[in-house]
Amino acid sequence: MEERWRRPSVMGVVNMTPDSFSDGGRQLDPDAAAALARAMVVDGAALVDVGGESTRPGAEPVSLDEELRRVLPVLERLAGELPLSIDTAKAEVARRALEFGVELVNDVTALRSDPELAGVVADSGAYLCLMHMQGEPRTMQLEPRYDDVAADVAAFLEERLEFAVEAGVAEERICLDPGIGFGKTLAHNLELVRRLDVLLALGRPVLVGLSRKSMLGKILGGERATTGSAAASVGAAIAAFERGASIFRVHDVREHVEALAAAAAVSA
Ligand code: HH2
Repeated sequence: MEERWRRPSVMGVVNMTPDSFSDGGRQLDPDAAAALARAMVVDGAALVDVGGESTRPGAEPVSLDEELRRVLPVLERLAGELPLSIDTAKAEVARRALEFGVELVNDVTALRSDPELAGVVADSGAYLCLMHMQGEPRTMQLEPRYDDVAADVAAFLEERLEFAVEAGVAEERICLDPGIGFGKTLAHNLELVRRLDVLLALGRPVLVGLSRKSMLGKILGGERATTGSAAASVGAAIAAFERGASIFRVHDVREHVEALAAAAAVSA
């Protein structure tokens, strides 16, 4: 994993969902989505993450058929051309995506929702991202609670990492993600970035998704904010980079690539 995507690497986000956090509905047309993905790679993305199910707070699950209908036309257009990941918790979506040459499966449920997904990843030899989430998207922001957020998230990810390895996924193909905004208050999110060393102690690269998330709007005083600016996203990404994060899941690719290049040059 560390050789395939060197630190720092940027993962661009292409959401094929009508109800996403920050860019909902704008990319539903597969040609426009494919063009956006290509532009992201031109701007320096090392990977483009295609997703057909929104996981924003309050989001309802989508059916298998609907998710396939959203993502397959985009993957078909980009197959063999761009480095791709699939943001899904469904084994069948992952299986079909892998047939189009997708390299990484990004499961926000960390192999907890579809019992067949671990086998699909193991058999294909794909890379895997395991993310922490407390609760489920529909209800996760109602009352998130932790004893010690960094230790609790690390313990969860350690258990999911063991599960994935036991299911046959090579450990060196797995990265871990604290799941910013997934069942967490602003204070929890900030502490997770501040104490990223606790996750890094698990020995795997860390991926973070801070981009345009509501915590950034809240930092700037918008108590009811549901999104954050590109500038605030870049600032948070740099803070995470300095604490050891490797891969950055972002909407504003060029801004992140340039800022991370500058930060990496300083710390080299
Ligand atoms: N965040 C979102 C979706 N997928 N995957 C990983 N690994 N890490 C994240 O932080 C993450 C993720 C949610 O963000 P967004 O894509 O903006 O919204 P939506 O899920 O509504 O499409």
